[in-house]
Amino acid sequence: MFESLSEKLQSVFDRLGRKGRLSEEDVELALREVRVALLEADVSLKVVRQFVAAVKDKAVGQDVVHSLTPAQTVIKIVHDQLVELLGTSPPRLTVASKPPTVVMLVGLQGSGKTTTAGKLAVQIRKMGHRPLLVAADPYRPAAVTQLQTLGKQIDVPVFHEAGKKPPELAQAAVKHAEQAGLSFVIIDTAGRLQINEELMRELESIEAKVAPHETLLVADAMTGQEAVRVAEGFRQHVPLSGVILTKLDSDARGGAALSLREVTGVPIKYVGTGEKLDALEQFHPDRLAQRILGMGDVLSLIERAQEHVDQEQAARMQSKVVKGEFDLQDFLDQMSQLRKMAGGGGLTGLVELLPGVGRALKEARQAGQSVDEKQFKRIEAMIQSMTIEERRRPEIIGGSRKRRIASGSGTTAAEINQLLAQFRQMQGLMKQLSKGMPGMRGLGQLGGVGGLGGGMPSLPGLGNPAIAAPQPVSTGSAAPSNRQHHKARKKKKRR
Ligand SMILES: Nc1nc2c(ncn2[C@@H]2O[C@H](COP(=O)(O)OP(=O)(O)OP(=O)(O)O)[C@@H](O)[C@H]2O)c(=O)[nH]1
Ligand SMILES: [Mg+2]
Repeated sequence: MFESLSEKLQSVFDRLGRKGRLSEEDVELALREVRVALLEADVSLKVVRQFVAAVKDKAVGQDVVHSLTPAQTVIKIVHDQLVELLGTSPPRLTVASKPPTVVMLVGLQGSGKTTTAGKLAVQIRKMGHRPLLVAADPYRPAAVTQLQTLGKQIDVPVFHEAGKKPPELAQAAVKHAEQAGLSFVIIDTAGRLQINEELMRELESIEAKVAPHETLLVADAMTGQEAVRVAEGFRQHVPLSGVILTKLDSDARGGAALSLREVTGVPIKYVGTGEKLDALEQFHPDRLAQRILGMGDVLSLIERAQEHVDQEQAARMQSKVVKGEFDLQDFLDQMSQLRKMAGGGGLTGLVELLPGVGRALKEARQAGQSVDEKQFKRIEAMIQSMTIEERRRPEIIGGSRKRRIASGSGTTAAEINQLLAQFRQMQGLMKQLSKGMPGMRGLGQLGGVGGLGGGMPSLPGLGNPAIAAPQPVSTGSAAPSNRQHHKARKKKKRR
Protein backbone atom coordinates (compact mmCIF):
# COMPACT_ATOMS: atom_id res chain seq x y z
CA MET A 1 0.00 0.00 0.00
CA PHE A 2 1.47 3.33 -1.08
CA GLU A 3 4.86 1.69 -1.43
CA SER A 4 6.30 3.97 -4.07
CA LEU A 5 5.34 7.23 -2.40
CA SER A 6 6.43 5.91 0.93
CA GLU A 7 9.76 4.78 -0.43
CA LYS A 8 10.48 8.10 -2.12
CA LEU A 9 9.64 10.18 0.91
CA GLN A 10 11.71 7.94 3.09
CA SER A 11 14.74 8.27 0.86
CA VAL A 12 14.38 12.06 0.93
CA PHE A 13 14.35 11.93 4.71
CA ASP A 14 17.14 9.41 4.88
CA ARG A 15 19.38 11.84 3.06
CA LEU A 16 18.36 14.66 5.36
CA GLY A 17 18.96 12.44 8.32
CA ARG A 18 22.62 12.03 7.53
CA LYS A 19 23.24 15.74 7.88
CA GLY A 20 24.10 17.19 11.24
CA ARG A 21 22.66 20.57 10.42
CA LEU A 22 20.18 21.55 7.81
CA SER A 23 20.64 24.66 5.76
CA GLU A 24 17.74 26.40 4.12
CA GLU A 25 18.91 24.92 0.82
CA ASP A 26 18.73 21.43 2.29
CA VAL A 27 15.11 22.00 3.20
CA GLU A 28 14.37 23.57 -0.18
CA LEU A 29 15.88 20.60 -1.95
CA ALA A 30 14.04 18.11 0.21
CA LEU A 31 10.76 19.88 -0.43
CA ARG A 32 11.38 19.86 -4.14
CA GLU A 33 11.78 16.11 -3.94
CA VAL A 34 8.68 15.78 -1.78
CA ARG A 35 6.83 17.70 -4.45
CA VAL A 36 8.01 15.38 -7.19
CA ALA A 37 7.18 12.34 -5.08
CA LEU A 38 3.63 13.58 -4.52
CA LEU A 39 3.13 14.39 -8.20
CA GLU A 40 4.37 10.96 -9.17
CA ALA A 41 1.91 9.50 -6.69
CA ASP A 42 -0.79 11.16 -8.79
CA VAL A 43 -1.76 13.65 -6.12
CA SER A 44 -3.64 16.61 -7.55
CA LEU A 45 -1.38 19.51 -8.53
CA LYS A 46 -3.39 21.95 -6.47
CA VAL A 47 -3.06 19.77 -3.40
CA VAL A 48 0.67 19.32 -3.96
CA ARG A 49 1.21 23.07 -4.21
CA GLN A 50 -0.73 23.78 -1.05
CA PHE A 51 0.97 20.94 0.76
CA VAL A 52 4.51 22.01 -0.07
CA ALA A 53 3.75 25.64 0.68
CA ALA A 54 2.29 24.74 4.06
CA VAL A 55 5.24 22.56 4.99
CA LYS A 56 7.68 25.25 3.94
CA ASP A 57 5.82 27.83 5.93
CA LYS A 58 5.96 25.78 9.06
CA ALA A 59 9.53 24.65 8.52
CA VAL A 60 10.78 28.19 8.14
CA GLY A 61 8.83 29.64 11.01
CA GLN A 62 9.72 26.92 13.42
CA ASP A 63 12.70 26.59 15.69
CA VAL A 64 14.08 23.13 15.76
CA VAL A 65 12.65 21.50 18.85
CA HIS A 66 15.70 20.69 20.90
CA SER A 67 14.93 17.01 21.38
CA LEU A 68 14.64 16.53 17.63
CA THR A 69 17.23 16.47 14.92
CA PRO A 70 16.56 18.86 12.06
CA ALA A 71 15.53 15.94 9.85
CA GLN A 72 13.08 14.73 12.45
CA THR A 73 11.64 18.20 12.62
CA VAL A 74 10.98 18.15 8.89
CA ILE A 75 9.48 14.67 9.10
CA LYS A 76 7.25 15.78 11.93
CA ILE A 77 6.03 18.76 9.94
CA VAL A 78 5.37 16.61 6.88
CA HIS A 79 3.58 14.08 9.06
CA ASP A 80 1.36 16.72 10.64
CA GLN A 81 0.63 18.21 7.27
CA LEU A 82 -0.30 14.82 5.85
CA VAL A 83 -2.71 14.33 8.72
CA GLU A 84 -4.18 17.73 8.04
CA LEU A 85 -4.62 16.79 4.40
CA LEU A 86 -6.27 13.50 5.17
CA GLY A 87 -8.51 14.92 7.88
CA THR A 88 -7.58 15.33 11.49
CA SER A 89 -10.08 12.99 13.08
CA PRO A 90 -11.34 9.66 11.84
CA PRO A 91 -14.84 10.35 10.50
CA ARG A 92 -17.56 8.10 11.81
CA LEU A 93 -20.58 6.56 10.22
CA THR A 94 -23.82 8.34 11.06
CA VAL A 95 -26.23 6.24 13.05
CA ALA A 96 -29.83 7.42 12.87
CA SER A 97 -31.45 8.18 16.21
CA LYS A 98 -34.54 6.44 14.93
CA PRO A 99 -33.63 3.23 13.10
CA PRO A 100 -33.18 2.10 10.48
CA THR A 101 -30.08 3.96 9.40
CA VAL A 102 -30.05 4.05 5.62
CA VAL A 103 -26.74 3.81 3.77
CA MET A 104 -26.59 4.08 -0.01
CA LEU A 105 -23.49 2.94 -1.88
CA VAL A 106 -22.84 4.56 -5.25
CA GLY A 107 -19.99 4.51 -7.74
CA LEU A 108 -18.57 3.44 -11.07
CA GLN A 109 -18.91 -0.07 -12.41
CA GLY A 110 -16.60 -2.49 -10.72
CA SER A 111 -15.44 -0.05 -8.06
CA GLY A 112 -16.32 -2.55 -5.35
CA LYS A 113 -19.83 -1.54 -4.22
CA THR A 114 -21.28 -5.01 -3.82
CA THR A 115 -18.23 -6.40 -2.04
CA THR A 116 -18.12 -3.33 0.18
CA ALA A 117 -21.84 -3.68 0.98
CA GLY A 118 -21.07 -7.13 2.36
CA LYS A 119 -18.01 -5.93 4.27
CA LEU A 120 -19.97 -3.06 5.74
CA ALA A 121 -22.76 -5.39 6.83
CA VAL A 122 -20.22 -7.51 8.68
CA GLN A 123 -18.74 -4.48 10.45
CA ILE A 124 -22.09 -3.00 11.29
CA ARG A 125 -23.25 -6.26 12.78
CA LYS A 126 -20.11 -6.31 14.92
CA MET A 127 -21.21 -2.92 16.24
CA GLY A 128 -24.38 -4.58 17.46
CA HIS A 129 -26.74 -3.59 14.65
CA ARG A 130 -28.95 -5.78 12.48
CA PRO A 131 -28.19 -5.03 8.83
CA LEU A 132 -30.30 -5.56 5.72
CA LEU A 133 -28.70 -5.63 2.29
CA VAL A 134 -30.68 -4.29 -0.64
CA ALA A 135 -30.00 -5.50 -4.18
CA ALA A 136 -30.85 -2.40 -6.21
CA ASP A 137 -28.99 -3.27 -9.41
CA PRO A 138 -31.50 -4.54 -11.96
CA TYR A 139 -29.19 -3.91 -14.92
CA ARG A 140 -26.35 -6.36 -14.65
CA PRO A 141 -27.81 -9.88 -14.96
CA ALA A 142 -25.82 -11.51 -12.18
CA ALA A 143 -25.83 -8.53 -9.81
CA VAL A 144 -28.73 -9.64 -7.64
CA THR A 145 -27.49 -13.19 -7.23
CA GLN A 146 -24.02 -11.86 -6.43
CA LEU A 147 -25.39 -9.99 -3.44
CA GLN A 148 -27.66 -12.86 -2.45
CA THR A 149 -24.74 -15.27 -2.43
CA LEU A 150 -22.76 -12.83 -0.38
CA GLY A 151 -25.64 -12.41 2.04
CA LYS A 152 -25.85 -16.16 2.54
CA GLN A 153 -22.15 -16.34 3.16
CA ILE A 154 -22.27 -13.79 5.96
CA ASP A 155 -25.79 -14.66 7.09
CA VAL A 156 -27.29 -11.24 6.43
CA PRO A 157 -30.75 -10.94 4.83
CA VAL A 158 -30.89 -9.55 1.29
CA PHE A 159 -33.93 -7.62 0.09
CA HIS A 160 -34.99 -7.77 -3.53
CA GLU A 161 -38.25 -7.61 -5.44
CA ALA A 162 -37.99 -8.52 -9.09
CA GLY A 163 -39.51 -5.98 -11.46
CA LYS A 164 -39.38 -3.04 -9.04
CA LYS A 165 -37.39 0.00 -10.08
CA PRO A 166 -34.51 0.93 -7.74
CA PRO A 167 -36.21 3.96 -6.07
CA GLU A 168 -39.36 2.01 -5.23
CA LEU A 169 -37.31 -1.03 -4.30
CA ALA A 170 -35.24 1.02 -1.87
CA GLN A 171 -38.39 2.45 -0.35
CA ALA A 172 -39.91 -1.00 0.07
CA ALA A 173 -36.66 -2.22 1.65
CA VAL A 174 -36.68 0.52 4.27
CA LYS A 175 -40.28 -0.29 5.11
CA HIS A 176 -39.41 -3.95 5.39
CA ALA A 177 -36.52 -3.14 7.71
CA GLU A 178 -38.81 -1.10 9.94
CA GLN A 179 -41.27 -3.93 10.19
CA ALA A 180 -38.67 -6.61 10.69
CA GLY A 181 -36.77 -4.61 13.30
CA LEU A 182 -33.61 -4.37 11.21
CA SER A 183 -31.55 -1.36 12.17
CA PHE A 184 -29.31 -0.75 9.15
CA VAL A 185 -30.29 -0.72 5.49
CA ILE A 186 -27.39 -0.94 3.03
CA ILE A 187 -28.43 -0.21 -0.53
CA ASP A 188 -26.15 -1.66 -3.20
CA THR A 189 -26.80 0.32 -6.37
CA ALA A 190 -25.76 -0.42 -9.94
CA GLY A 191 -22.46 0.87 -11.23
CA ARG A 192 -22.79 3.99 -13.35
CA LEU A 193 -20.79 6.76 -14.97
CA GLN A 194 -21.16 10.18 -13.42
CA ILE A 195 -21.94 11.53 -16.92
CA ASN A 196 -24.85 9.16 -17.50
CA GLU A 197 -27.70 11.59 -16.92
CA GLU A 198 -30.44 9.01 -16.84
CA LEU A 199 -28.76 6.81 -14.27
CA MET A 200 -27.72 9.80 -12.19
CA ARG A 201 -31.37 10.89 -12.10
CA GLU A 202 -32.20 7.45 -10.79
CA LEU A 203 -29.83 8.05 -7.87
CA GLU A 204 -31.47 11.40 -7.23
CA SER A 205 -34.77 9.65 -7.15
CA ILE A 206 -33.61 7.00 -4.65
CA GLU A 207 -32.15 9.81 -2.59
CA ALA A 208 -35.47 11.65 -2.64
CA LYS A 209 -37.45 8.55 -1.73
CA VAL A 210 -35.42 7.20 1.19
CA ALA A 211 -33.27 10.18 2.29
CA PRO A 212 -30.20 8.09 3.17
CA HIS A 213 -28.31 9.06 6.32
CA GLU A 214 -25.13 8.20 4.49
CA THR A 215 -24.52 8.33 0.77
CA LEU A 216 -21.11 6.81 0.30
CA LEU A 217 -19.12 6.87 -2.90
CA VAL A 218 -17.27 3.62 -3.38
CA ALA A 219 -14.16 4.51 -5.37
CA ASP A 220 -11.25 2.45 -6.64
CA ALA A 221 -8.03 3.87 -5.17
CA MET A 222 -6.01 2.57 -8.10
CA THR A 223 -7.69 5.06 -10.44
CA GLY A 224 -5.84 7.88 -8.70
CA GLN A 225 -7.04 11.34 -9.56
CA GLU A 226 -9.82 9.90 -11.68
CA ALA A 227 -11.46 8.95 -8.37
CA VAL A 228 -11.44 12.62 -7.46
CA ARG A 229 -13.19 13.55 -10.71
CA VAL A 230 -15.74 10.80 -10.16
CA ALA A 231 -16.46 12.13 -6.68
CA GLU A 232 -16.98 15.62 -8.05
CA GLY A 233 -19.33 14.25 -10.71
CA PHE A 234 -21.46 12.25 -8.29
CA ARG A 235 -21.56 15.10 -5.84
CA GLN A 236 -23.33 17.26 -8.38
CA HIS A 237 -26.27 14.89 -8.22
CA VAL A 238 -26.37 13.47 -4.72
CA PRO A 239 -24.91 14.82 -1.51
CA LEU A 240 -21.97 12.52 -0.72
CA SER A 241 -21.41 12.09 2.99
CA GLY A 242 -18.25 10.09 2.59
CA VAL A 243 -16.01 7.96 0.44
CA ILE A 244 -15.01 4.34 0.78
CA LEU A 245 -11.71 3.90 -0.98
CA THR A 246 -11.35 0.32 -2.19
CA LYS A 247 -8.39 -1.70 -3.42
CA LEU A 248 -5.98 0.29 -1.30
CA ASP A 249 -4.10 -2.98 -0.99
CA SER A 250 -3.12 -2.70 -4.65
CA ASP A 251 -2.58 1.05 -4.70
CA ALA A 252 1.13 1.77 -4.67
CA ARG A 253 0.72 5.47 -5.34
CA GLY A 254 -1.84 6.96 -3.00
CA GLY A 255 -2.96 9.89 -5.17
CA ALA A 256 -6.67 9.32 -4.63
CA ALA A 257 -6.40 9.01 -0.88
CA LEU A 258 -4.29 12.15 -0.62
CA SER A 259 -6.34 14.35 -2.93
CA LEU A 260 -9.93 13.33 -2.31
CA ARG A 261 -10.81 15.15 0.83
CA GLU A 262 -8.85 18.28 0.06
CA VAL A 263 -10.33 18.67 -3.43
CA THR A 264 -13.91 17.56 -2.79
CA GLY A 265 -14.34 18.23 0.91
CA VAL A 266 -15.80 14.74 1.25
CA PRO A 267 -14.11 12.67 3.97
CA ILE A 268 -12.81 9.15 3.45
CA LYS A 269 -14.66 7.00 5.97
CA TYR A 270 -13.49 3.48 5.22
CA VAL A 271 -10.82 1.82 3.15
CA GLY A 272 -11.01 -1.57 1.46
CA THR A 273 -7.81 -3.53 1.80
CA GLY A 274 -8.55 -6.84 0.13
CA GLU A 275 -11.12 -9.02 -1.53
CA LYS A 276 -12.14 -10.92 1.57
CA LEU A 277 -15.10 -9.79 3.59
CA ASP A 278 -13.20 -8.66 6.64
CA ALA A 279 -10.89 -6.43 4.63
CA LEU A 280 -12.54 -3.13 5.45
CA GLU A 281 -10.98 -0.68 7.88
CA GLN A 282 -12.10 2.55 9.36
CA PHE A 283 -10.00 5.30 7.94
CA HIS A 284 -7.47 6.77 10.36
CA PRO A 285 -5.62 9.75 8.85
CA ASP A 286 -2.81 9.74 11.40
CA ARG A 287 -2.15 6.07 10.94
CA LEU A 288 -2.04 6.37 7.20
CA ALA A 289 0.37 9.29 7.47
CA GLN A 290 2.60 7.18 9.67
CA ARG A 291 2.41 4.32 7.24
CA ILE A 292 3.37 6.58 4.34
CA LEU A 293 6.34 7.90 6.27
CA GLY A 294 7.51 4.38 6.99
CA MET A 295 6.64 4.43 10.64
CA GLY A 296 4.49 1.41 10.14
CA ASP A 297 1.06 1.22 11.55
CA VAL A 298 1.50 -0.35 14.91
CA LEU A 299 -1.90 0.80 16.09
CA SER A 300 -3.85 -0.93 13.33
CA LEU A 301 -1.72 -3.97 13.80
CA ILE A 302 -2.41 -4.15 17.48
CA GLU A 303 -6.08 -3.47 16.99
CA ARG A 304 -6.31 -6.28 14.54
CA ALA A 305 -4.32 -8.50 16.80
CA GLN A 306 -6.71 -7.61 19.55
CA GLU A 307 -9.57 -9.04 17.59
CA HIS A 308 -7.86 -12.37 17.19
CA VAL A 309 -5.30 -12.70 19.88
CA ASP A 310 -5.58 -12.84 23.59
CA GLN A 311 -5.46 -9.46 25.24
CA GLU A 312 -2.58 -10.21 27.51
CA GLN A 313 -0.27 -11.03 24.68
CA ALA A 314 -1.30 -7.91 22.76
CA ALA A 315 -0.65 -5.78 25.83
CA ARG A 316 2.77 -7.35 26.30
CA MET A 317 3.74 -6.62 22.74
CA GLN A 318 2.46 -3.08 23.03
CA SER A 319 4.52 -2.49 26.11
CA LYS A 320 7.63 -3.83 24.43
CA VAL A 321 7.20 -1.56 21.46
CA VAL A 322 6.78 1.41 23.75
CA LYS A 323 9.87 0.55 25.74
CA GLY A 324 11.95 -0.19 22.67
CA GLU A 325 12.47 -3.79 23.78
CA PHE A 326 10.92 -5.44 20.77
CA ASP A 327 13.38 -8.16 19.69
CA LEU A 328 13.60 -10.90 17.09
CA GLN A 329 11.86 -13.38 19.36
CA ASP A 330 8.92 -10.98 19.60
CA PHE A 331 9.06 -10.58 15.88
CA LEU A 332 8.84 -14.34 15.48
CA ASP A 333 5.97 -14.56 17.96
CA GLN A 334 4.14 -11.86 16.09
CA MET A 335 4.64 -13.62 12.80
CA SER A 336 3.11 -16.81 14.06
CA GLN A 337 0.23 -14.83 15.50
CA LEU A 338 -0.21 -13.09 12.19
CA ARG A 339 -0.25 -16.39 10.43
CA LYS A 340 -3.05 -17.52 12.70
CA MET A 341 -5.06 -14.43 11.96
CA ALA A 342 -4.37 -14.16 8.23
CA GLY A 343 -7.34 -11.90 7.82
CA GLY A 344 -8.74 -10.37 4.65
CA GLY A 345 -5.60 -8.49 3.76
CA GLY A 346 -3.70 -11.75 4.06
CA LEU A 347 -0.39 -12.18 5.73
CA THR A 348 1.25 -9.63 3.47
CA GLY A 349 -1.28 -6.98 4.37
CA LEU A 350 -0.72 -7.54 8.04
CA VAL A 351 3.03 -7.64 7.93
CA GLU A 352 3.09 -4.45 5.90
CA LEU A 353 1.78 -2.72 8.97
CA LEU A 354 5.00 -3.39 10.83
CA PRO A 355 7.35 -0.41 10.88
CA GLY A 356 9.93 -0.58 8.14
CA VAL A 357 8.56 -3.77 6.70
CA GLY A 358 6.38 -2.21 4.02
CA ARG A 359 9.48 -0.89 2.37
CA ALA A 360 11.29 -4.19 2.62
CA LEU A 361 8.36 -5.88 0.94
CA LYS A 362 8.46 -3.36 -1.84
CA GLU A 363 12.16 -4.00 -2.36
CA ALA A 364 11.53 -7.70 -2.44
CA ARG A 365 8.85 -7.20 -5.07
CA GLN A 366 11.18 -5.06 -7.14
CA ALA A 367 13.82 -7.72 -6.96
CA GLY A 368 11.29 -9.95 -8.65
CA GLN A 369 10.59 -11.99 -5.58
CA SER A 370 6.97 -12.58 -4.96
CA VAL A 371 6.06 -11.72 -1.44
CA ASP A 372 4.28 -14.76 -0.25
CA GLU A 373 3.91 -17.35 2.40
CA LYS A 374 7.23 -18.90 1.40
CA GLN A 375 9.12 -15.78 2.19
CA PHE A 376 7.61 -15.51 5.62
CA LYS A 377 8.51 -19.12 6.20
CA ARG A 378 12.12 -18.30 5.32
CA ILE A 379 12.19 -15.45 7.79
CA GLU A 380 10.70 -17.70 10.41
CA ALA A 381 13.22 -20.40 9.63
CA MET A 382 16.08 -17.92 9.99
CA ILE A 383 14.90 -16.72 13.38
CA GLN A 384 14.20 -20.25 14.50
CA SER A 385 17.77 -21.21 13.68
CA MET A 386 19.03 -18.57 16.08
CA THR A 387 19.65 -19.21 19.74
CA ILE A 388 17.44 -17.41 22.21
CA GLU A 389 20.38 -15.17 23.05
CA GLU A 390 20.79 -14.25 19.40
CA ARG A 391 17.12 -13.48 19.06
CA ARG A 392 17.22 -11.21 22.07
CA ARG A 393 20.48 -9.54 21.10
CA PRO A 394 20.92 -9.78 17.33
CA GLU A 395 23.99 -7.54 17.54
CA ILE A 396 26.06 -10.52 18.73
CA ILE A 397 25.52 -12.30 15.41
CA GLY A 398 28.88 -12.21 13.65
CA GLY A 399 30.19 -13.98 10.58
CA SER A 400 30.38 -17.52 11.92
CA ARG A 401 27.00 -17.31 13.62
CA LYS A 402 25.55 -16.06 10.37
CA ARG A 403 26.94 -19.04 8.50
CA ARG A 404 25.54 -21.40 11.11
CA ILE A 405 22.09 -19.78 10.99
CA ALA A 406 22.11 -19.78 7.20
CA SER A 407 22.91 -23.45 6.96
CA GLY A 408 20.44 -24.26 9.73
CA SER A 409 17.63 -22.50 7.92
CA GLY A 410 18.54 -23.35 4.36
CA THR A 411 19.16 -19.71 3.52
CA THR A 412 22.23 -17.62 2.74
CA ALA A 413 24.35 -15.31 4.85
CA ALA A 414 23.22 -12.48 2.61
CA GLU A 415 19.61 -13.16 3.53
CA ILE A 416 20.52 -13.18 7.20
CA ASN A 417 22.24 -9.84 6.68
CA GLN A 418 19.15 -8.47 5.03
CA LEU A 419 16.90 -9.63 7.83
CA LEU A 420 19.20 -8.16 10.46
CA ALA A 421 19.48 -4.87 8.60
CA GLN A 422 15.73 -4.59 8.30
CA PHE A 423 15.30 -5.42 11.91
CA ARG A 424 17.89 -2.86 12.99
CA GLN A 425 16.11 -0.27 10.95
CA MET A 426 12.87 -1.11 12.62
CA GLN A 427 14.42 -1.03 16.07
CA GLY A 428 16.09 2.28 15.32
CA LEU A 429 12.77 3.69 14.33
CA MET A 430 11.12 2.46 17.47
CA LYS A 431 13.90 3.92 19.58
CA GLN A 432 13.68 7.20 17.80
CA LEU A 433 9.99 7.26 18.44
CA SER A 434 10.40 6.46 22.07
CA LYS A 435 12.81 9.32 22.46
CA GLY A 436 9.83 11.29 21.48
CA MET A 437 8.74 13.84 19.02
CA PRO A 438 6.71 16.35 20.98
CA GLY A 439 3.49 17.29 19.34
CA MET A 440 3.51 14.44 16.92
CA ARG A 441 -0.10 13.59 16.66
CA GLY A 442 -0.97 9.97 17.06
CA LEU A 443 2.59 9.06 17.76
CA GLY A 444 2.51 11.83 20.33
CA GLN A 445 4.85 11.51 23.14
CA LEU A 446 4.14 11.35 26.80
CA GLY A 447 6.95 12.95 28.72
CA GLY A 448 9.67 10.72 27.36
CA VAL A 449 8.15 7.47 28.51
CA GLY A 450 7.74 6.31 24.96
CA GLY A 451 6.90 8.10 21.81
CA LEU A 452 4.31 5.61 20.88
CA GLY A 453 2.70 6.02 24.24
CA GLY A 454 0.59 8.93 23.12
CA GLY A 455 -1.10 6.87 20.51
CA MET A 456 -1.19 3.65 22.39
CA PRO A 457 -3.56 4.55 25.19
CA SER A 458 -6.15 5.33 22.57
CA LEU A 459 -6.56 1.62 22.15
CA PRO A 460 -9.67 1.06 24.13
CA GLY A 461 -9.88 -2.04 26.17
CA LEU A 462 -6.32 -3.18 25.75
CA GLY A 463 -6.15 -2.90 29.47
CA ASN A 464 -2.45 -2.54 30.09
CA PRO A 465 -2.26 -0.44 33.22
CA ALA A 466 1.39 0.39 32.59
CA ILE A 467 0.48 2.18 29.44
CA ALA A 468 -3.10 3.15 29.93
CA ALA A 469 -2.33 4.95 33.17
CA PRO A 470 -2.15 8.66 32.46
CA GLN A 471 1.28 8.91 34.03
CA PRO A 472 3.10 11.67 32.24
CA VAL A 473 0.16 13.88 31.46
CA SER A 474 1.40 16.52 33.83
CA THR A 475 4.45 17.23 31.68
CA GLY A 476 4.06 20.49 29.87
CA SER A 477 5.50 19.30 26.60
CA ALA A 478 2.97 16.56 26.34
CA ALA A 479 0.11 18.94 25.77
CA PRO A 480 -0.73 17.96 22.22
CA SER A 481 -0.95 14.32 23.02
CA ASN A 482 -3.08 14.96 26.06
CA ARG A 483 -5.82 15.81 23.71
CA GLN A 484 -5.35 12.48 22.10
CA HIS A 485 -5.31 10.88 25.47
CA HIS A 486 -8.44 12.61 26.53
CA LYS A 487 -10.17 11.51 23.38
CA ALA A 488 -9.02 8.01 24.02
CA ARG A 489 -10.52 8.00 27.45
CA LYS A 490 -13.77 9.38 26.21
CA LYS A 491 -13.81 6.63 23.62
CA LYS A 492 -13.19 4.10 26.31
CA LYS A 493 -16.14 5.33 28.29
CA ARG A 494 -18.42 5.16 25.32
CA ARG A 495 -17.76 1.52 24.75
N1 LIG B 1 -7.98 -6.16 -3.94
C1 LIG B 1 -9.20 -5.69 -3.69
N2 LIG B 1 -10.20 -6.04 -4.50
C2 LIG B 1 -11.43 -5.55 -4.24
C3 LIG B 1 -11.67 -4.68 -3.13
N3 LIG B 1 -12.98 -4.36 -3.15
C4 LIG B 1 -13.52 -5.00 -4.21
N4 LIG B 1 -12.60 -5.72 -4.88
C5 LIG B 1 -12.78 -6.53 -6.09
O1 LIG B 1 -13.25 -5.72 -7.14
C6 LIG B 1 -14.07 -6.47 -8.02
C7 LIG B 1 -15.39 -5.77 -8.26
O2 LIG B 1 -16.11 -5.76 -7.05
P1 LIG B 1 -17.70 -5.59 -6.96
O3 LIG B 1 -18.03 -5.49 -5.53
O4 LIG B 1 -18.42 -6.60 -7.75
O5 LIG B 1 -17.86 -4.18 -7.67
P2 LIG B 1 -19.20 -3.38 -7.96
O6 LIG B 1 -18.89 -1.94 -7.77
O7 LIG B 1 -20.32 -3.92 -7.18
O8 LIG B 1 -19.39 -3.68 -9.49
P3 LIG B 1 -20.72 -3.40 -10.38
O9 LIG B 1 -21.88 -3.84 -9.57
O10 LIG B 1 -20.52 -4.18 -11.61
O11 LIG B 1 -20.72 -1.93 -10.64
C8 LIG B 1 -14.23 -7.83 -7.38
O12 LIG B 1 -13.35 -8.72 -8.00
C9 LIG B 1 -13.82 -7.60 -5.94
O13 LIG B 1 -13.30 -8.75 -5.33
C10 LIG B 1 -10.55 -4.32 -2.30
O14 LIG B 1 -10.64 -3.56 -1.32
N5 LIG B 1 -9.35 -4.86 -2.62
MG1 LIG C 1 -22.23 -4.55 -7.79
